[in-house]
Amino acid sequence: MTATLTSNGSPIPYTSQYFGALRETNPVESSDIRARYVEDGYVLLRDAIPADKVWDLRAAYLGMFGPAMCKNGDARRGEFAGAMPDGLPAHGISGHPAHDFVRGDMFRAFAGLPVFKDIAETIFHGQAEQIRRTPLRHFIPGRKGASRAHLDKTYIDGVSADLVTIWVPLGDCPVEAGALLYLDGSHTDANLEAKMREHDAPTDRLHDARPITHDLKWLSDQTGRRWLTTHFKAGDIVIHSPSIIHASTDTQVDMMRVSTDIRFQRKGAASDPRWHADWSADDGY
Ligand SMILES: O=C(O)CCC(=O)C(=O)O
Repeated sequence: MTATLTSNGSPIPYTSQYFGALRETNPVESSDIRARYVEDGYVLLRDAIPADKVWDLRAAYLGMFGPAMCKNGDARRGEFAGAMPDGLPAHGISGHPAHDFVRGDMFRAFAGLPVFKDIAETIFHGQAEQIRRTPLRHFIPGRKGASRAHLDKTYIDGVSADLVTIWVPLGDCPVEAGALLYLDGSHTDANLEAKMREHDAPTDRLHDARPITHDLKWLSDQTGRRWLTTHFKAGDIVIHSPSIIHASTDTQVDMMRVSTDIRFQRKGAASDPRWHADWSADDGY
């Protein structure tokens, strides 16, 4: 086990003081999913989607970079061979494979799998509509590139009860590859974000007031809350509330972290017009 993880270069000991396990949910009835979502702010479902579909999607995306990026040319497994192709634009902007991929039929069909909408409708206990903007994340070892601690409700207008995110790792995602982390119980304290800002939360992005901090150890020390995570397998998903603080760590193993965030809003709820277009990493949201 890695003794220290980093998030955007900021270290956090990988110990039981700072980390705990996400609870698994084995729902018998849909009300079990709703109850767990309200209680924990997230719901981890193992094997929610066929692993083959996930590996196929990973292979199709990573295959766009050519055979040299992955060890043994194996885009399905997707272990980083050490270099990205020359001349690639920044991740997710026009001309980068991720930008094309999220607009393609295979990705749209995946994001449109009925299971995702069913889950959203279970959470809302009512009809859901999919939010078009669906980011594709791709983190590689040796680069700072993790998600800073944040709340989704900071990024998208709307009432918490009317928005839900389904985070889908595209392939196995062990903790050291940069699995998603949730700050335990943070959805129960509506003032937590404001309190952290009063405490001058450290930031490595002075120009961007949206993330709370890149220093996950600091946030855990301040709040006395641990980061919950797991070794994700292809096919696992985690559903989360826009009111729970989450983040990730840098990818510290060869297995590249590829993932997507599939979002829904309650049908008929006031919608955020900025999120009706396909994702582009430079769309500013
Ligand atoms: O994948 C990540 O690191 C961040 C995902 C996220 O923030 C989300 O799904 O809301």
